[in-house]
Parts: sequence; C-alpha cells; structure tokens
Amino acid sequence: MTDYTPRKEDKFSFGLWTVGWEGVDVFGTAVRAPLDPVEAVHRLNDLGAAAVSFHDDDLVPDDAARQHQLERFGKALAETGMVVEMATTNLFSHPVFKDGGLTANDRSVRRYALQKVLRNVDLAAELGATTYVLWGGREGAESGGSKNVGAALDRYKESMDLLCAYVREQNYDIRFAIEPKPNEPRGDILLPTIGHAIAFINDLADPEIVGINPEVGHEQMAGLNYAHGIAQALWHGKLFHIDLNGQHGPRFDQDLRFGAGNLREAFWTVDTLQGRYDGFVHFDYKPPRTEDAEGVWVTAAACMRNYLILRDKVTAFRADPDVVEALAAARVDELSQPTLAAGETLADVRAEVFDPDALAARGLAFEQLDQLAMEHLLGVR
Ligand code: DIG
Ligand code: MN
Ligand code: MN
Repeated sequence: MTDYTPRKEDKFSFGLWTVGWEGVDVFGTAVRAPLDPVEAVHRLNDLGAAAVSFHDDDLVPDDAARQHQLERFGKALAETGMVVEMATTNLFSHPVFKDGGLTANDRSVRRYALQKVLRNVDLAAELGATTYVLWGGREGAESGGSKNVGAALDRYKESMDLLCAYVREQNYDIRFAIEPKPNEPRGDILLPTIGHAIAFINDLADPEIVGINPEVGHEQMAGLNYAHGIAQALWHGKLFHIDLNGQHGPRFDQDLRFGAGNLREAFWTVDTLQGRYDGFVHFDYKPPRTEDAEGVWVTAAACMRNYLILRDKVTAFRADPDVVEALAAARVDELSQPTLAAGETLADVRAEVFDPDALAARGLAFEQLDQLAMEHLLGVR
C-alpha cells in the first residue's frame, strides 16, 4: 500500500469556488454557509494542496472590503506557503452577463466585461498567477437568430488580442487559457470543445500566449474522450492548464470529484499527463449538495487521493513486463516510426508490393493490453 498523502511537489490546486460551493443548483438554494477564502487556504494547505485559483468575485466581490480582504488573503498565503497559480473572471453570475460578456450583443456590456477582466488580470499578476483562464459560460445563444456567430468570434478575437497586447505591455508573466464547454448555462456555448478552442487560438494575433484549460466533464458532456483531447492539446503545445473533475457521460455538468464518474477515462487521463504536463493539477469540481461542511473537505481530499492512486496504478501498468510485451504485440510503439524511412521517396512506397489479405490477417492483441490495464485499475495486478 503506497502512502497517498498529497505533497506540495504534487502541485495540487483548487479553485476557491470549489470548496466554497454552497450547493446552490437550478432547483434549490444553498445548503452550506459561505466559506471564507482565508479558511479555504488554510484547510486546503492542511490537506496537502499547493495552490489555489479564484474568480474575482470569489475573492473580492465587494470594493469597500477589497483592500482588507486582499490583506487577509495575502497573510494566509504567507502563513501557509500556498500560491495563487491561476485566476479568472466571473463573467457569468451577474445579470448584466445574461447574454455573455466579451461576445454580448450589447456593446456596453462587452466594454464592461473587458474592464472587469483587465482589473482582475492586474490582480492576478500582483498575486503571482501565471495562468489566466477565460471560461465563456455565457458566451453563446439559445436561438439561431439572436447571435451572429461570425461577429461573436470577431469580438472574442478582438478582446483576446487586446488582452494579449496588454499583458505584453505590462510585462506580466501571464498566459491565457480558454476553457471550452458545449452548453450550460447557455443553450449552445461558443468554442464548445478543445478542437474549436484550438482552431480559434490559431487565428489570434498573439497565439503564443493563448492555450486551453480543458475540463474533464465539459468534453464528456460533448460525448468526447478527454484523454484524447488533452493529448491533442499537448501535441499542439496548448495544454496550459487543466480542470479535473468527474462526469457520467453526456448529461448536465456534474462537476464531481476527480475519479468519480468515468474512472477508466480518469486512468487514461492521468496516464496521458505523466511526463507530458508539468503544470498545476487543478480541480474544478463541486462538492455535491448532499454534503455538509465536513463533507466538502472529504471530497477535496478525495480529488487528490484519487489522482495519486491512479498515478500509482498508471506507473505500475507502464512498468509491468506483461504490458511491455502486450504493447509490442499491439505495435503501439511502431506508430512512432515514420511511415517513410529517411531518404525514401513516394516512388519507393509506390514500388513496394503489399499483400492486403496477409496484412489483414495480423491480430493486434489490443484486448489483451486493455485487460492488463483494467486489471491494474481493479487492483489485481
Ligand atoms: C467552470 O468549469 C469554469 C468556471 O468555474 C471558471 O471560470 C473556470 C476556471 O477553471 N471553470
Ligand atoms: Mn464544469
Ligand atoms: Mn472549469
């Protein structure tokens, strides 16, 4: 039995809004009292987390108390050694954002949204965050005629280009990460998946400092494979941050603790991240409405524990001699071999004689490999 105690070097991070979630949902009011961000910092530190993230409204919702709140928060960070690794803007709670922020039809709303983002980018830089997330939860529509998508993308690009130019001018050590989601709270959200977001980033003026912050449940809401999605994001060099949680396939956004929901995909997610992603292991989840205050900390601890358990199982899987043999039988490593050898030409390929029936007769032993993975996950290897 390995010790699954989180350590600072595991780089676990939580949004203040996660453990601070009061359990509100569309059909019910709060079940838990508000959580003081200072208490969140101390409790997460006690559990072994290394960092926190926040929306502006999670930390400084009230200008009158802003300075005092920032002093208290800064003191808690100093006392615990916790760091602020990511910040983002709440462009979705206030009614003003009922049609989005940066892509609202109403130009005054867009200007207010940009002002709100800029203010919190300054605070993010002041607190040392190096990633700034933009989740456009309200950027979208319920009806076809209400949103000119081309114009909305023009406005999104305009804002992203302005924000990139701003952090360059200010010499902030900040990169932006767009967070995709297919729907909820809007009927359809713009930039709904990893693919849409990466395509959009490629058309920005300064794509170098814009990546993505993909969330497990959001890709799965779209019926997509999260592990494949982050593998492509890594391939593009665009996996700047992650939002880990749990989801039971295409349904409303469950934001379960990491490891709950699709456990097999959680295994392959951890496998994909090992050795390829060195950022913070960030959780964006919501303790279910069923839990009391102590249940919140059980779920926070479980996010980290499940990650460590899966990391241990993935390491054992990759080290298992039977797996090494099964990978070879499945020709997995052969895929890394270029199709043309150095110096070969298309003429060489066209001159080769193939026997498709003989090739088709080859077994690939994928099931043996997957059964080994499942047995590692089930704890029998
Ligand atoms: C929801 O998945 C979104 C918001 O919680 C936040 O803007 C972002 C930060 O990770 N995720
Ligand atoms: Mn979510
Ligand atoms: Mn998220």
